[in-house]
Amino acid sequence: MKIIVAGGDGFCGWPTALYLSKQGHDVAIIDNMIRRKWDNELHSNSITPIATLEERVAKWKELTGNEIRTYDGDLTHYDFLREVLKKEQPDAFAHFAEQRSAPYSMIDREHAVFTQNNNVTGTLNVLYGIKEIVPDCHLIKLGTMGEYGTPNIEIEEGYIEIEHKGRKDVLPFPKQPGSFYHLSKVHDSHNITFACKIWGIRATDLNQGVVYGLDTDETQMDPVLSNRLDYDGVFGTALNRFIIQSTIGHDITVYGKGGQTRGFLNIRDTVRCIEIAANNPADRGEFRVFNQFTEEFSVLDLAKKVEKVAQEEGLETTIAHLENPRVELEEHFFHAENTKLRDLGLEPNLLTDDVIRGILKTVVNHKERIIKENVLPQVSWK
Ligand code: NAD
Ligand code: USQ
Repeated sequence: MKIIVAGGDGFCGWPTALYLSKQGHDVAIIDNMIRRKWDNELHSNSITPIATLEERVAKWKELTGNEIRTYDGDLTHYDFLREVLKKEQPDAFAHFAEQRSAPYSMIDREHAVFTQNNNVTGTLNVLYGIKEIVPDCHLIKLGTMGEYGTPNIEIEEGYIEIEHKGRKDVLPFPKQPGSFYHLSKVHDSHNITFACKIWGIRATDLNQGVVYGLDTDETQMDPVLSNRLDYDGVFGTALNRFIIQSTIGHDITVYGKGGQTRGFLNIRDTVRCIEIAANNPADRGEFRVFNQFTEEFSVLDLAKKVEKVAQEEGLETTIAHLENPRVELEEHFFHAENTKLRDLGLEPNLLTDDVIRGILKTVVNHKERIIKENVLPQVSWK
């Protein structure tokens, strides 16, 4: 299959591109390298040293003989995107290329506007590009579990059957996102739904939970193939941040009570989910939604798991309950369906103490790169 991985220089996109290439797919990456520029803007960095995209794909070719073509450009530039689609004629378009940090989107008006412009315009361009140039191409779009928020009922996979005043319908599940970033994903989902309906585009929205870990078999083949790992208060995510904090003797930063519960998955499952979606395309005109996570944890549960493993490894760490910089429920019901990917063959890599230990050992090797001032959260929702 010919697959474009947009955002293929990023945390989820890079290991996905390698994995799909390893499975024998013909892969091309689109990325405008803006994630690397945000590191400069925030005076932050990936804990793991990361090679340039050119070095990465050259090393991959050297090790496997497989070529991954790269296109340095911005999805919000339609002329650029059209040319790539014309040249590549992809069967599937895996779309990771968005501004994905909730705190970044909440810094100020400019960052909220940028996030929504970048994400919503980029996705609209992809929809128009598919319609115009490759109408049969399957759009595999990275959404987020955070589109749903934390309703006091079980979360379904995209749709819910509702009975109202004696009539029934299957309708999109209500969305209650918690940041301008998460809202951008809701706007994307609406635009994709509409495009599927009017143009017959085939699309799968993968409502992904929080991803942890960094390595896959492919990224571990050589240091040049290493994946990025974020820890700062803007781009770092819950479990990865906690592990990293424990390696430098920093308190584990639970925001508020820590009862915030989310869906989580290992990066090794992210790459597999994209393959499963690609191998089982949505029908023409179908807007299909999968909830892409394997386990649910509260933030405090995760902090306790990390604290235990860190102490076993001889690291001094304690859990701190910081004043919550976000506006969110800290104690709530959370349960979401996630059977569709399992039914198509996903075999989850679950979170064990050994998985935490493995990530922790990788981090320890690079811990001198951590800029300590970046660890505490600095962006307030208010
Ligand atoms: P990332 O920031 O590491 O990677 C995104 C990549 O997209 C970057 O390399 C960036 O340079 C590129 N990009 C951004 N805007 C672009 C544009 N307009 N044109 C071209 N390239 C552009 O993010 P990630 O963690 O790999 O997340 C990838 C996707 O998965 C995002 O859509 C995100 O919302 C979703 N997701 C991530 C997580 C997570 O925990 N990391 C969880 C759920 C969903
Ligand atoms: N949290 C803490 N301490 C921290 C960091 C986070 O308690 O140090 C809490 C947050 O307050 C929140 C929860 O952990 O309640 C998750 O926060 P996060 O930063 O790990 O994740 P989030 O902001 O939701 O965003 C991440 C990715 C985003 C993706 C989303 C999936 O950055 O791209 O869409 O996870 S989900 O959460 O399912 O919406």
